[in-house]
Amino acid sequence: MAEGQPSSSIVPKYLQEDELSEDVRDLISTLPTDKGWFVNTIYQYQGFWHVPRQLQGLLNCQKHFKAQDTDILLATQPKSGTTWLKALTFSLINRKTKYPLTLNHDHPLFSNNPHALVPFLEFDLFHVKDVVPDLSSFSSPRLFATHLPYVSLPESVKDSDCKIVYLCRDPKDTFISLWHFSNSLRLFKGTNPLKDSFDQFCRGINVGGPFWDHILSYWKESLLSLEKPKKKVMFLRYEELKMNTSFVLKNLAEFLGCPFSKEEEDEGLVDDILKLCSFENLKNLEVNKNGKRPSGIANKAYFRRGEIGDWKNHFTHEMIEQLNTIVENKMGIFGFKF
Ligand code: PAP
Repeated sequence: MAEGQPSSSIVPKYLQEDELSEDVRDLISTLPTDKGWFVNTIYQYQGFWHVPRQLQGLLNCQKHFKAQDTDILLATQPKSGTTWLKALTFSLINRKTKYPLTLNHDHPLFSNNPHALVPFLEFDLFHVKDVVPDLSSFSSPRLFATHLPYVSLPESVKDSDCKIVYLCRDPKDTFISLWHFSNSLRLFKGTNPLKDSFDQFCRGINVGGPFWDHILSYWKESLLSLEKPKKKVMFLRYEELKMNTSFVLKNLAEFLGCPFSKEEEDEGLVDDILKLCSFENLKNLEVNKNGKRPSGIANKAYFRRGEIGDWKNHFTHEMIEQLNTIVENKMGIFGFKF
């Protein structure tokens, strides 16, 4: 095997290219390309960078996914806290009916990775060529996730009254998390040099990038939705979730139309959810220590440090300057800061 070539036996399924449909193959032959962090090549479509299998899922769900007004869509860039948001929202919306909150190991989060409970539209449901998944087993409110930028969401998501929760994270931490994650998959011999990955990240070339456009696309929609009778997009930050989890969780419950009652608060339900979904609890569960996703990725890869500011252990002064300048230039004009 040539240096730098991924071995198909260890490449997670969603990164393999052998099952692409004809139309995706045709499409990617026309798209701008660059070097991938996980696979050899990534492709730019609708202004954002994708691995080929994600493009197939994107096209398939743009074509076939019919959003319902009661759906909830969790939207993130990779490594901005998706796993945590999935766990929190899943336990929040199911607490009264399907899965009453218990900390005695009956809850599905004790035996399932959050990604198994809240599927990604483009990776888990609409990823197989020419296959429209049967979603009839999902009960309302259906809970899905996506890494797609706003521009690439299926039209039915934009046109319906479904709700979108977007979670972003300081790009310095997102970058470090993504860099570790790409290295932990060990698709290539050795490690992606930090400097090379950083240069690409700063040029917007990473899965889901440019990070500034991904975040701004949802940020603008969240502002627009404030003027509408029903708020559609709730915009959250990993840092505020980390520092004030219970406050954010209560706001999220309000937004999703299932606010905590006084009795629930008095019973300590908010804290129970926070404990259940905490980094320490989830990371140390057997399923997350030794389990694997159907894609082949180890569940433990989703639980590394779970902290704000790990970038300080990796960034040079120049890197801080460079990224801060990008954030200021690209996002400051829209009133957005980290
Ligand atoms: P994904 O987008 O590929 O699903 P995602 O869950 O967004 O990944 O990213 C994982 C990050 O969230 C990791 O950050 P780190 O590399 O800086 O450590 C992971 O540790 C963090 N994370 C996972 N679960 C939690 C949690 N319960 N609380 C806080 N952070 C968490």
